[in-house]
Amino acid sequence: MRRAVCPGSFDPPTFGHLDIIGRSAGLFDELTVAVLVNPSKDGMFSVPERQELLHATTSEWKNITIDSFNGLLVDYCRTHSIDAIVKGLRAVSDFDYELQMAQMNKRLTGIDTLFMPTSPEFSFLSSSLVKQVARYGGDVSHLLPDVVHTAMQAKLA
Ligand code: COD
Repeated sequence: MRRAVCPGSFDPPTFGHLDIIGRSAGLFDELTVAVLVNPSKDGMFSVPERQELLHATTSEWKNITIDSFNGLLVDYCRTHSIDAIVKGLRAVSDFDYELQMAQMNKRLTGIDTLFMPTSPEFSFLSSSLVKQVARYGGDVSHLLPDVVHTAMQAKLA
């Protein structure tokens, strides 16, 4: 049984996240999508709200579990017998940051990180940019699942 985790802030989940999650679910027996708080980012949604949105948008994949965690990712992986971390890459700038974390995580516990390149149609997409555009009244409906877009509109109302 091969288990992997897709960790992230998911504030909120976008079609870019779901692309990586869906493709990862096809590669592993079990996939956990774990909401971790990134202290360097401002939150729009609470962690339980992000989990709820992930439940709603990943129900088509039967081998996915949604969870949250506050602490070191490697500790979460060890506790849950997870074999690999999957991260999405959009650009070289992602790689610089992600490589450093992957090497630190490898050094800490020996766990490997797999990088999955974004599908080209989502390479510009990030939760932060979507929130920024939406806050200024821009249309982001085509970048998010309906349930996420509705929840975001409610937050901004
Ligand atoms: N296309 C492809 N991939 C994408 C896209 C897109 N359009 N958008 C996002 N992604 C990928 C990201 O590259 C990332 O892999 C994942 O989806 C989640 O993205 P975000 O933005 O929701 O989440 P981040 O980058 O803020 O998450 C960072 C973590 C919370 C995972 C990280 O800080 C962490 O592991 N924290 C736990 C504490 C810890 O262990 N720290 C030590 C690290 S060495």
